[in-house]
Amino acid sequence: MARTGIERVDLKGLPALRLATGSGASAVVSLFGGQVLSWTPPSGGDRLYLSPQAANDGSRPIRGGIPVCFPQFADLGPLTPHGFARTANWSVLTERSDKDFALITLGLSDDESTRALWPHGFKAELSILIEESRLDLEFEVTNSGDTEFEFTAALHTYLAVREVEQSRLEGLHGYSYRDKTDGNRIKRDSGDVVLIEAETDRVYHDVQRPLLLREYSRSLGINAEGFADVVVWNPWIERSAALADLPNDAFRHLLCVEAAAAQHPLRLAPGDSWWGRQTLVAL
Ligand code: TA6
Repeated sequence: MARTGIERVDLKGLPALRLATGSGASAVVSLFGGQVLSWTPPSGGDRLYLSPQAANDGSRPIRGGIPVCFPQFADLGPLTPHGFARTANWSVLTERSDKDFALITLGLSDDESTRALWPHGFKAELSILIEESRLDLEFEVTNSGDTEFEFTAALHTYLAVREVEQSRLEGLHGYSYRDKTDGNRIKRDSGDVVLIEAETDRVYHDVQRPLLLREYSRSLGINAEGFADVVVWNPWIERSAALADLPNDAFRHLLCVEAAAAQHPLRLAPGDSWWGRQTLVAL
């Protein structure tokens, strides 16, 4: 039987932590990127997609799991897309577990290499909790410098789906979104559900409702606090084929539903903090 609690593991060369609870939930978190790579609730079946072709040598972002995009979401600024947090080495700040839960907090703060890219003092913390059928990620940023800064961010969650064409994402009806596949036009979602039938790359604005991802025989509740926006991304056939770290048919098995602060950059005065959370519940 797998061990419960928190243990150090080596994931094809990447230092990682494995979290496991007495009820049978588990997660694997890479310190490179501060990235959850796997989450299996007690009912079984990994709910996160991790590419079998993901880089694991620390040279490139890991394709899959939950990359942390900070201090820039996508190409919304001068930094390399999605910022540097997903290619930084995070440290373990705290770890706690009991038979029902496992919780770790990872930390990242400015150093010479981050200040060369982004000249600000910051402390970021990512708390990852597994409990029963729930995965909770809380991301907190503090301005530890002496000047104000702005940032955008996201938890770029790659959800595993059995067949994306058969999956239905509920809860986005009526919200406006920026459609990156159509010249960044602003549109309004008029469907009852979001169906993936083509390349999809949308930033939904100011989403106030929990979402539900339905598949044949299982569902996933998705909730966020603090993050105003929801990004829905599926690369579909051509982009899957074009991305070297994704198998050609990967588009069929993944759907990114991301908690993001993208439309309006967040602004922090010296000493101030912001936090945002994404919660997934396996149903
Ligand atoms: O969050 C959606 C997105 O910004 C897309 O535009 C897409 O390119 C994706 O992220 C993946 O980005 P990456 O830099 O990891 O290839």
